Amino acid sequence: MHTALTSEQIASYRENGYLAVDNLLDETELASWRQAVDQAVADTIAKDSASHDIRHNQTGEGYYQQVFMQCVNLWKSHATVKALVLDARIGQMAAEISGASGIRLFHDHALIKAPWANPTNFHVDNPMDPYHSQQATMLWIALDNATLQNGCLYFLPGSHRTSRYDTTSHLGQAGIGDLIADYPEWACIKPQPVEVKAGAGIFISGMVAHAAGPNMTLNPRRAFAMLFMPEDVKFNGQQSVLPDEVFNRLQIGDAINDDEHLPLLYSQDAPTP
Ligand SMILES: O=C(O)CCC(=O)C(=O)O
Ligand SMILES: [Fe+2]
Repeated sequence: MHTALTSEQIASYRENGYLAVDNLLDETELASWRQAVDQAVADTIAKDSASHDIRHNQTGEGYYQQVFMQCVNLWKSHATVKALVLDARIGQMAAEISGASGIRLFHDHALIKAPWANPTNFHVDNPMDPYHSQQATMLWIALDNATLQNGCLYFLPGSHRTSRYDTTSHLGQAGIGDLIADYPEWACIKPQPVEVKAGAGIFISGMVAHAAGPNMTLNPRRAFAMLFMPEDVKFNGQQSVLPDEVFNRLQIGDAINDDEHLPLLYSQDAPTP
């Protein structure tokens, strides 16, 4: 795994709100991630046809269901995925890029755009999360080449610097550009497509506006993402995909530090081996 980040890469992330890291995974690692994620997705779908989209719990034939197929927290059900995801090197990269002193895993999710999948609407991630933080970040790993044809990500560069937690236009709940109604000043920011090769990783600020195109090819566009929580965040009252057990214990303002469900991947104070 190519984990070294240069100061230019970190500066670019801070400037734009995202950073593509080419060849994050080498060929052998990519093969392992594909195998682990494919198996975990197949098992999850076979077990419970509704559980593959617990974030939105859509079981109908609606538009959002055809944006992507989403399987959340595969690290909990599959030891093969867990071994890949609970990696201190990944946590350290997320800490370096975001400036957080330590990183917990909030959740993972496989994001598969099937052939003919609808576009992913422009949205900002962190307003939906159970904690609000400028340092929230996600690592989106391409398991296939992500292209203009099959649904690569798009960004509004720099939008993380002016986005707010009260954004109302959420993932799957709005049209492709409805977010602009919340931020008329972003209407002049040119959407930037980011095509990457399989094995690349894109760090995405929890505050940057992003989207993805439709899949106009005959093959799926597979990606696997990990959402990272800075170690010192406070609960804001939103459950999102927090397990009931964790959610029911928390009061607004409490530190979110459940080691079982939200494992600490890396901390400056106590570096994990
Ligand atoms: O993979 C995609 O199409 C976008 C995923 C995304 O933005 C998210 O899960 O927050
Ligand atoms: Fe997102």
